[in-house]
Amino acid sequence: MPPTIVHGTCHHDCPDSCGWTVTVEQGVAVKLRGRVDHPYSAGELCPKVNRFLDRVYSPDRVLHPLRRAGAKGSGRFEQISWDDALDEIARRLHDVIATYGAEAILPFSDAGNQSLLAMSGLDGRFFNVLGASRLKRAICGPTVGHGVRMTNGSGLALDPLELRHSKLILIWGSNTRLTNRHLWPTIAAARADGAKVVVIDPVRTATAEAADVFVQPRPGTDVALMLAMMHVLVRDDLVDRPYVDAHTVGFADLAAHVADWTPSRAAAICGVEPAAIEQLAHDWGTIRPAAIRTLIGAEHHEHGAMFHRTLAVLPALVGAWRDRGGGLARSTSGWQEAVIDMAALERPELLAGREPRTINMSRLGAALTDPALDPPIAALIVWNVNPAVSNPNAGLVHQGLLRDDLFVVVHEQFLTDTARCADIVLPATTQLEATDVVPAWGHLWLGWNEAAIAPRGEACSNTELFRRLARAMGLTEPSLYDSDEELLRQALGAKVDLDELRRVGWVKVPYPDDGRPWASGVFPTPSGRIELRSERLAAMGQPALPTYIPAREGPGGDPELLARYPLQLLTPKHHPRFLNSGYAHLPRHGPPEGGPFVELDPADAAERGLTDGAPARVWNDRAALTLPVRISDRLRPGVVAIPWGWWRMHHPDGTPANALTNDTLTDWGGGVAFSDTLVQVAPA
Ligand SMILES: Nc1nc2c(c(=O)[nH]1)N[C@H]1C(S)=C(S)[C@@H](COP(=O)(O)OP(=O)(O)OC[C@H]3O[C@@H](n4cnc5c(=O)[nH]c(N)nc54)[C@H](O)[C@@H]3O)O[C@H]1N2
Ligand SMILES: Nc1nc2c(c(=O)[nH]1)N[C@H]1C(S)=C(S)[C@@H](COP(=O)(O)OP(=O)(O)OC[C@H]3O[C@@H](n4cnc5c(=O)[nH]c(N)nc54)[C@H](O)[C@@H]3O)O[C@H]1N2
Ligand code: SF4
Ligand SMILES: [Mo]
Repeated sequence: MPPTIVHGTCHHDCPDSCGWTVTVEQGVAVKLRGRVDHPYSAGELCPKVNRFLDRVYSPDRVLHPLRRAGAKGSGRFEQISWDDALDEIARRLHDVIATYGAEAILPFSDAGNQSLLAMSGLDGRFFNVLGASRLKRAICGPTVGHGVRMTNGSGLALDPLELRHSKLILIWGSNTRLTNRHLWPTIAAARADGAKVVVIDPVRTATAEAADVFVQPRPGTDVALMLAMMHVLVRDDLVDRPYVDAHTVGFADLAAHVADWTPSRAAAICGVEPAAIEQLAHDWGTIRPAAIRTLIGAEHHEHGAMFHRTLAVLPALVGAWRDRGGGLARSTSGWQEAVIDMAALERPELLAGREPRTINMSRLGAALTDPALDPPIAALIVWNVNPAVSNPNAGLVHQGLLRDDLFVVVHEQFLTDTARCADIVLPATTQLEATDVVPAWGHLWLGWNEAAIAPRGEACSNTELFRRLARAMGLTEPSLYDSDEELLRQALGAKVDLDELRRVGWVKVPYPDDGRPWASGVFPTPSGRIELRSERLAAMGQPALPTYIPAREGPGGDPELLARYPLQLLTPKHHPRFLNSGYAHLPRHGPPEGGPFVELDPADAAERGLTDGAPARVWNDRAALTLPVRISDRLRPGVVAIPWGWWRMHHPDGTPANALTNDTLTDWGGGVAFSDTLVQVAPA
């Protein structure tokens, strides 16, 4: 049989949603490469997915259902049949429902596979029929959206490819060259055409290294920097008054509010020199088209929504939305969601009037261990996510997962730290093994993914999982058994030509032809204008005007805490071969990245007698980790960093970086303050 070529789209929780081409021989995928004619990724993949076949054919794949055969968390399992696994799950879930009611069941999932069916296929219907607790999936993105929405009335923003037309690009809290690498050529091309590129980040990242200007604020203090920029814009008459008068509300209040936000006042908070703030404000007020690029990193703060609400004010003040290549670029998910009928997939009517409680995924540890939660969470069904590594306050998550009276089912490709805590592990397919559609959040192409090979072992896709669970539970609602094809037609049929999508491999979702999403100057806020002053925020008990509020766990916060833990900890995405928590365990990914470490500025290291490579203890009230020291000049004094993504087994003391991090929710939007974490470091 000659080899066949199958086209697909990467499923990872990554803005790039690259197109790929798989060569299949005798049912085995032998080669996977970037699809050369893909309109966004143009043939390139990345250091994670270049070796995707190692993942698909890894000897460590979970290929059969497993039942726990030792103590919880011991990682000891025995292979069982699908029938036995489903019988046991159905029996346990029926018991939980009889004892506590269906709300004691918590579905727990996120974007581990962000394809439409994998992420939102049949799970919504299944849990709606049961009346299980609902999950708020807000660990990544909604805080940015809700922040921007308070200013603009919508989270819709620039197609990032429009940055090609910009002459000033502020990359604010995004590490493009690591996390969104296929956008970099667009920024580089704009730069070659004379655009000035500024990176604003507490870490001198690879992206900062490639910029014209690097601005390094203390984590969580950017709003002070933005207010000082506004001060300079007003003071030096750099505000686009005709635009502001026609399309915004609250300018007089804002101008009065920033009158005493001098650059030197802000400098004392954010640590950026007043002259650098003046320069940044002057660039912003004089260079056009001017755009901001942001993604997710800066939302992981207690005041992450205020950050993005304030950020969205900057384009308004200079009339940036007038210009092609001007404004704010963030996730494109809003443009993609406009073609997806989510209600048709999830069918909220199956709740039949019930209103089950909602649990925020960021607070999993607290929810699992709260003795007052009524009903308690007695069963947890996990897929597409690895909270033991990825959730903040991960020690509490782990403690909760190990509860004797909690029944845990995990559908996974590997025995992750979360799966190791399960009572039953079920084998999940990879993107090569299931057909699906991928809505991108970094560009405007909806991608088709054709299954290239049969499911390995006894693995099944996320939709097939819920069909099997529904059957085992004896559920009779017919829509629980819809095929993948039917589901795609229900979700996309009205607005997308599915046959074209399948034939071509992608379809571009609607976006304004002239590149300017807010060219009309009319915004979907209550006032119809950009809200520099927001009555909606006031009604929520938030400041109506952009306001700098120090995080409780930060340099301007609780002085008692700061005295004990004087260092701000960042735990960012760092390794080019990692995608979130999903690659540390693979031999061609984890070992070449070395291992976890704690990175410090030379001044902080010297003060503590820490030398490069020596073991250090990093601790706060949540956890203590021992890690080798890496001294670098990428951070400012007072800030330390531990790369995130390593599992318990990779950490010398079996404690992942997120054991240290803060699980306080963001001001609004439901996100979480990973990056407002204070620690102390000392020689171990
Ligand atoms: N300290 C710190 N913590 C963070 C972050 C940070 O920057 N620093 N980032 C946060 C962000 S932005 C995010 S999005 C989260 C990511 O959190 P994670 O949960 O770590 O996300 P992933 O590693 O992308 O995917 C989770 C799992 O999905 C599984 N999976 C993949 N495809 C499928 C499938 O088709 N079916 C099933 N059942 N499973 C599948 C993978 O094997 C993987 O183990 O982490 C958050 N946590
Ligand atoms: N290689 C690789 N690519 C990825 C991922 C991965 O794990 N590896 N994960 C994917 C996922 S799930 C996501 S959500 C995206 C995230 O994409 P990004 O948002 O670009 O990435 P992050 O690393 O989460 O955060 C970006 C930057 O925010 C900075 N930051 C933190 N706090 C502040 C602050 O207070 N102010 C400012 N100005 N900056 C701050 C961090 O130092 C970091 O450099 O990346 C995706 N792409
Ligand atoms: S992880 Fe991101 S950059 Fe890598 S192939 Fe997938 S979509 Fe592209
Ligand atoms: Mo994310």
